[in-house]
Amino acid sequence: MAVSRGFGVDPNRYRALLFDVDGTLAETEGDGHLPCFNESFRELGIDWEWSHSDYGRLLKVTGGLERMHHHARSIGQGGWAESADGQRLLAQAHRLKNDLYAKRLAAGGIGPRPGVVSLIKSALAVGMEWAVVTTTSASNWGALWEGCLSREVARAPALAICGEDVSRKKPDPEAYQLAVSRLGLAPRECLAIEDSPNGLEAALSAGLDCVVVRSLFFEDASFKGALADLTGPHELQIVVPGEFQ
Ligand code: XBP
Ligand code: MG
Repeated sequence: MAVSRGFGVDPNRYRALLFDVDGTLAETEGDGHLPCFNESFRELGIDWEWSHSDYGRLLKVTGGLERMHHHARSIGQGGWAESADGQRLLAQAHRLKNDLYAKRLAAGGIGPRPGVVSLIKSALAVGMEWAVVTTTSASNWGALWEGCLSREVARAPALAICGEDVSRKKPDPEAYQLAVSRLGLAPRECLAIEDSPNGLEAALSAGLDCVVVRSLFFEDASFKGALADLTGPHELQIVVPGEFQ
């Protein structure tokens, strides 16, 4: 469970908010990726069906394609998954999953988590930047932006680092290191907002402060090292020192 309630972000201390995508900006895993994985397995005749609890375990592996390969190994199908046919079919399933996911978002199936839009707007209003640091596929970030965020947040993020931009996904710090260097900021000037232990580890290893906003699959996870451990983005606010709230 989250251990603290409410966190004020001082814009004199941080110049940018760096948001994770899945689970942080929106509950995209349970309502998006998971049903789309299962639909792609059915359509392609792959005899797998992931339950909610299976998926909670599988989320320890970042990256949808990596997650499928991990699952294959864990059920003794690793040899098949590594074969040319297996690799082709799993890559096809991953593409199909992402297409189905994009359709679901375009149809308005998923909205931002409560507090996300007002947090971004109030950060922009005090001159902070916002950016996206995810290791999901770029198409998934694009689908979320077009399908649910762009209508409400007028300004696109200063940058969006996605899975294709890095050679190592979270918990590796590469995505955060790249974001910070492209923003031209120091790690200490950026505040990461994450929902998963892998994301927290990535941000901390890159030298950023990180606030956790717990999501569906990580309600009971341990978040040692987080600056704050919150139940959701609605508990985060921009607080200008000396200004009456
Ligand atoms: C989220 C992920 C992703 C998504 C699925 O990473 O682990 O794998 O579950 O997206 P992050 P893909 O926390 O870095 O956003 O299938 O495109 O990998
Ligand atoms: Mg996440």
